[in-house]
Amino acid sequence: MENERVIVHVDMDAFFASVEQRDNPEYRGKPVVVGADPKGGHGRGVAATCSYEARQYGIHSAMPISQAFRLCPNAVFLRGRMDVYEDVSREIFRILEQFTPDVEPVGIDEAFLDVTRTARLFGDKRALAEKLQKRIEEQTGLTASLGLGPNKLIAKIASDMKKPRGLVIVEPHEVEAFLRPLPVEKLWGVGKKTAAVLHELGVRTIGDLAGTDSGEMIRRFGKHGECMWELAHGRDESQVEVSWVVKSVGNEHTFEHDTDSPKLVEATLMQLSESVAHRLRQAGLRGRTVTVKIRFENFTTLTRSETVERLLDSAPEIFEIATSNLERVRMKDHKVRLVGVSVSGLEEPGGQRQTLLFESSHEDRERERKRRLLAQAIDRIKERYGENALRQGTSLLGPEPPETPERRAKPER
Ligand code: TTP
Ligand code: MG
Repeated sequence: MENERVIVHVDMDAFFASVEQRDNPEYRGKPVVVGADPKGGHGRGVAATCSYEARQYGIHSAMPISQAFRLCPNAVFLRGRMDVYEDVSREIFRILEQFTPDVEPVGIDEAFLDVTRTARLFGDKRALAEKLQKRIEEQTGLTASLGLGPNKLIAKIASDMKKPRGLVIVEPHEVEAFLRPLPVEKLWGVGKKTAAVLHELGVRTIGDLAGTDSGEMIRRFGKHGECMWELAHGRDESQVEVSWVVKSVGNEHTFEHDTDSPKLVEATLMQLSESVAHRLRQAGLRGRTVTVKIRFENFTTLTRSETVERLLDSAPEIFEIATSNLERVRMKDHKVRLVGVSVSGLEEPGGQRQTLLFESSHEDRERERKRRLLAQAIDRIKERYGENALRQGTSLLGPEPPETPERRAKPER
């Protein structure tokens, strides 16, 4: 068992809402919903998250804000303060890095840590986890839930088992028993569609899946079937990845009201191109591929990409390519709900190596590495929650008018 890995998954409890309760004592113990403006039940956005008190009313993340309002009209509805959450997130990541250099940000409030080599510095793995949990609470005034296990899958599932302020440690010999009763949907890669097929086969729990014939799973689902079967046995080799390269920079905007005005769409694309170009230049990046995205009122979504020879970082160029590609899309029958622009195929002008080796001090590089790591963490959550996070992002920026696009960098997979 000497090669056993020790992986921790950390996830903050009701993150945005907890920050609000921490900073506004009058909200403590009350249902707090962070997200779009409910507008007396007519708001169009969704809830980003809510406090555990609000969850008792059935409110949850990504629920339409109008529905949240119906469930609990007396809740405290807040639009949120993204800049504060990002600061707190940075603070949390600084704490995590005191426990191991191998930290993989997954979201703004979530990370994997490989503590295989550092656990003994804290006594043992339990001592490390307890200390980490305590330090987060003492330094930030916020609670975290932790899961610890021999791989990322187990750690991730474990951190969710006893929220809030949970700490669940799964020993290697307990893995199969731990997974057995859980619904198959808890496994990575088992979405609604796969789950429906599995249910038809009589497979409802992870234990059911582990008990199937692997050959049968491979026949039905191919490589994916094999992966699921391995995961169902608690085998997950994926590594904690500390990579920090941003692969694309993008930005999208959901209209407050679906629109059929080509002028408004165009003006919005211009704004989006400007903010994307601005971000590229700030990060010293340029890219060759422009992708434009459009979503109609019926939620049909189209994307068009074009790759050009030259490296781009200016708004007019990005805008021109985006709009010329959008012209290929027929807009006539449906109103437009959302548009987006992103630039990928990125290259750092002057070359990354030069900057890293000759132009910056160790501290600069370290600061830059952390900045990117965090930017990536924040971007990943937006990537994962897609349009919802963006809608919230728009409103979360507080005083900004609703038609102002939210910045968004989108890492590629
Ligand atoms: P989560 O960790 O999924 O949720 P949470 O921390 O609020 O609650 P839990 O205790 O269950 O972990 O997401 C972290 C933050 O990301 C959350 O506070 C708000 C934001 N978020 C969105 O903006 N949109 C979403 O759909 C989700 C799920 C989260
Ligand atoms: Mg969380």
